[in-house]
Amino acid sequence: MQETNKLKEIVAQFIGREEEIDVKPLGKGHINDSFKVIAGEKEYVLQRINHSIFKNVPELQHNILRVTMHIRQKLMDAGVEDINRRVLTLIPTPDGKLYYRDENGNYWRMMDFIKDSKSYDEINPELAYRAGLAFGEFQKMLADLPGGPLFETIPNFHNIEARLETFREAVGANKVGRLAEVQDLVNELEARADEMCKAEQMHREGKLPKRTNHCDTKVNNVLFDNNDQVLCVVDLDTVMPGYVLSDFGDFIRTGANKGAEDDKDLYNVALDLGIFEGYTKGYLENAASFLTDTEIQNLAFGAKLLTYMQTVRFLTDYIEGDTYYKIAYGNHNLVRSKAQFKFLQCLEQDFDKMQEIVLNTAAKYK
Ligand code: GN1
Ligand code: MG
Repeated sequence: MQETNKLKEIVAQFIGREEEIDVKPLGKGHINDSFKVIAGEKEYVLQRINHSIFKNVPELQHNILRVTMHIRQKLMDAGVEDINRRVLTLIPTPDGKLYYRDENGNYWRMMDFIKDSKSYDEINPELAYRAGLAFGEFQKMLADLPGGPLFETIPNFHNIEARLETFREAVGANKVGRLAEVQDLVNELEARADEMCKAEQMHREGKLPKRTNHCDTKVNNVLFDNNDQVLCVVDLDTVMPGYVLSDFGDFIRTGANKGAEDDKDLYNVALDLGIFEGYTKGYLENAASFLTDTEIQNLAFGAKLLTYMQTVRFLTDYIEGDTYYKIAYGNHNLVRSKAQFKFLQCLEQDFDKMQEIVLNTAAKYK
């Protein structure tokens, strides 16, 4: 009760004191806390931003404003209808701030809730195709974002060299004594480290560009309407410069896995090539026109890289004593690491097939 009243107080900082406000938890994010707010006829999303992870909240919110305004303008220019369901709308405070800082130092933000929308954790090839179109379109719309590159809300976020450095420090420190239990997995990851640093290497050699990426293309970050048409892409905290293979890869990691990200039963974890193909088709239909050959040739590698990176990140957190991701039980990060590693093995096994699908599809749109 106490907690609910506090949340209502926060909501009032954005929209004033409404007669009837209802606030309840929303979604499955691993980082921020999200709530759905109903105030009379209006629905909102209220979020407490994890500012130990997103250290510069004003810049974070400024990024989101730039991205959403730019997309809104593109949609208006194209004569798209129902724009308020096609792009997120931030709700400022009465004095024009895009966040509110409470007396405990917590940062909060509000945005419109997109009416009659849903997200999926499990999809089929047709929905994957539509999601692929959506992320391709998203990158395309942001290709001419004015005002220079976006602020890096988390420095080196998808940089595997930096992730490996942190991982090795965690292994070296073995702070909570969990290393012995995970040594085999550590060895498996080390055996693949050189291969995985290939993207950073190509970037240094000027072969792989950075573009404005979403950087959290999880399957459940796409909203669909009641007819299963894509409304919009959400969770814009990490939109920043990155490699397109990384956005492609993170969708495959989450959308084309027949099991859950944290499946305890590794038999469930398997690659669905139909979903891979559907997504590839949708994505390339919108993106092939602006991608370089090198980018296309490395999309399937992106699936391996992002799954590897997620294994490294979950395992680092487990070794460090669970300081980053929210966990639901004691060895949750270990369970996540094992499930992700199993998925990586599935991707390795079917790599040639994935590569063939990408190249054949790209040939149709080039
Ligand atoms: C986090 O909070 P959520 O679920 O949107 C993480 C992603 C990971 C993902 C793993 C800022 O995203 O990078 O891929 O968990 N976001 C951050 O499921 O670290
Ligand atoms: Mg996120």
